[in-house]
Amino acid sequence: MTIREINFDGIIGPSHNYAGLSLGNLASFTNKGQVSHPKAAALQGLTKMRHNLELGLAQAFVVPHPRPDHPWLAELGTDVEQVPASLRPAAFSASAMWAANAATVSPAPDTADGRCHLTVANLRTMAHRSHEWPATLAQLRLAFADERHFAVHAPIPATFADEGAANHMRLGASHEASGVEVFVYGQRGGAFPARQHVEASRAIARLHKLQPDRALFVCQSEEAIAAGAFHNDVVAVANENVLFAHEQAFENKVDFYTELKRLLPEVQIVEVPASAVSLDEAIKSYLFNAQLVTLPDGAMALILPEEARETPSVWKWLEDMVAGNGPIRKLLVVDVRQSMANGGGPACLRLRVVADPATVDPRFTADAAKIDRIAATIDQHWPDRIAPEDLLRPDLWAELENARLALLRALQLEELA
Ligand code: SUG
Repeated sequence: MTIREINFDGIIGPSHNYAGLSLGNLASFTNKGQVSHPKAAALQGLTKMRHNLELGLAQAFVVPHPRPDHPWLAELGTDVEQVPASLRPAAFSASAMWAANAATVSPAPDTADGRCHLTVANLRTMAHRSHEWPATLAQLRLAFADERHFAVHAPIPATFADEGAANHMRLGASHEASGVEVFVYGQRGGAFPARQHVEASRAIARLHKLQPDRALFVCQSEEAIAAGAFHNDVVAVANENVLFAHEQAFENKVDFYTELKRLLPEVQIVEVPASAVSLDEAIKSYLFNAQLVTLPDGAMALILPEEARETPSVWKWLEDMVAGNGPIRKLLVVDVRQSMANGGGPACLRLRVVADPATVDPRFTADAAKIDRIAATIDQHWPDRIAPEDLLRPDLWAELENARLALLRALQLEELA
């Protein structure tokens, strides 16, 4: 049994487009109506996966959802031909690419039954994301079918909004039961919605059978949400004993840090002060939406988007940090600009699961050869560009469906068709 971190990246779907659907997500708003480049987007995602594999990290993936979403349109009393303009982009959204929102994951050492638990997110706050869960559930039930090791839960009732791992951090040594799970919820966000309800987080902690005294429920700061941090992972990220966060990420950071240090005395908190990097710069550059990973040689690295390197205050702060004596020793940069333009950085694109890769359905795990195969399918079938008016074209609908089927065939995942 080799338990390790496996990152499941969302393969970026052929319908990737910029529809400005996410209130409170500034990139989505700013790029509304732009022409998207689905093929380039998906290839950028694959290059990130290759990059991480080459670092010696375990890599897996989840596949795009069927778009347009016919069953969802039928539930709304319409279909792809008649659908009103107000709903059309939501039926085509490729937003399932952001796998950090697929589910909340508790590793086996934290749970009473010693299994890794996953609860699929209901994503009910945004219409275009609220219909992701059935395809996510089907896929996770397949990938984690081995019930000796995994328990996959359906979403909690949509009464309480839940956005998955983007609002959850697990601190502590990977293999030990002494970990702490931090659930970050929102209460107020100024003009923007808080997307995570505390009752959703509490329900997940109960479903995952966590030790009640090792789960913390922490409120995201109103100013962070109001500045565009629609998920906690836009202003904070954790790995093992390290929490890397913006000074203004949490509503009451003094109490949170005190409690965290009591539960996990070895915790190292790396805080970026607002005087060095403002919330606005943090959100534009996505420096916290990095993958904070432990490399095979034991060093910790941040896998950052290009936009972080291009923001002088951010890059200077990061370079000073690695030159110092802190726990984060390396900065690595990836280009995921197509996803970034919709508010999804390197960390949004992946769902982190700590498990033995041998217990996961091998059709979802990646090696270099499989990534080449996926890239060839994308190169052949993904559209080069989508402008908003293209969503009206029946020939594009057929192209999107055929593209996804070609990928499922290449991966022997036709049962998800
Ligand atoms: O939910 N963007 C996504 C970005 C999700 C990022 N995920 C994490 N932070 N983990 C969202 O806001 C934009 C789609 C559009 O406007 O077409 C969108 O859904």
